[in-house]
Amino acid sequence: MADFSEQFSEISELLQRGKAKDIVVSVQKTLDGGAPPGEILEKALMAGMDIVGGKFKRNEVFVPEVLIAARAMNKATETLKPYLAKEGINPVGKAIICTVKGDLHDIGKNLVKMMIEGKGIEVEDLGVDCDTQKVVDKVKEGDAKVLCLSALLTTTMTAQKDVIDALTSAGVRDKVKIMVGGAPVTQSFADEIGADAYTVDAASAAEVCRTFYG
Ligand code: B1M
Repeated sequence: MADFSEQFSEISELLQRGKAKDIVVSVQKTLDGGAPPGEILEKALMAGMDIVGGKFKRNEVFVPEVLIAARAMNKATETLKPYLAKEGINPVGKAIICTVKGDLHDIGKNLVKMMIEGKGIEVEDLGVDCDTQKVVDKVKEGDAKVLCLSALLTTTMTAQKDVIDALTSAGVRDKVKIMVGGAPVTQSFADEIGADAYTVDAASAAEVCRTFYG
């Protein structure tokens, strides 16, 4: 089996340095060389972002550096997208996704979206810092079977509960299955707020989401 560890370290380095153009070239070259897209995602991109996250925590890098690393991550995952999304040509149904009110983190959400699309599900992306009322209005439109809520901050995970409560008050809670996730979210928090599913990562989110379409 081919060893891509050198290419993975190069991609991880480029991500940490926020080299958006170079990372796209490097990811494409590694794909063309036969590396599995899922491994590029996990062993190069997510590994690189973990290093950035650790440095951010220890105050070794600051918001601007993290932002340019995030931009490089998003560019790289766009390059991977067609390779990850092999399954499904005709959408089996629709889902809605957003990062909740007050929260600007979108990398995990974008990955979850990409993986769900890979299961042949059309995903409407309401973006980041999404107003609770906007989510309720979208659910009322009624064509989505699943609602995916991402939150990365301990201060914003409670906005997942706000959405569920607002849907209940509007009488539309049962129109959708609600999936929650994001680093601070746990199964017990999901149970406590009345979500239908919690998953730890994007791949399992896609697996579970697909089960809601029969
Ligand atoms: Co922020 N940030 N950030 N940040 N940031 C974290 C989350 C933090 C853990 C860093 C740290 O201190 N170590 C910390 C949160 C602490 C806490 O609440 N416990 C933090 C903080 C404090 C902040 C600010 C408050 C910093 C400040 O301003 N002082 C600020 C808040 C801004 C806001 O949102 N209002 C802030 C800002 C930012 C940037 C804008 C600079 C940037 C975001 C850029 C962007 O997203 N476009 C940023 C980043 C990049 C990070 C870290 C470094 C990386 C996050 C990430 O993208 N990870 C992060 C540290 C870390 O996580 N190591 C950090 C990669 C991504 C693939 O993982 O999003 O976890 P993740 O997604 C995973 C799973 O969680 C899951 O699937 C994905 C993987 O498969 N998942 C789901 C996600 N959503 C899901 C939904 C599902 C299922 C699974 O179902 C629906």
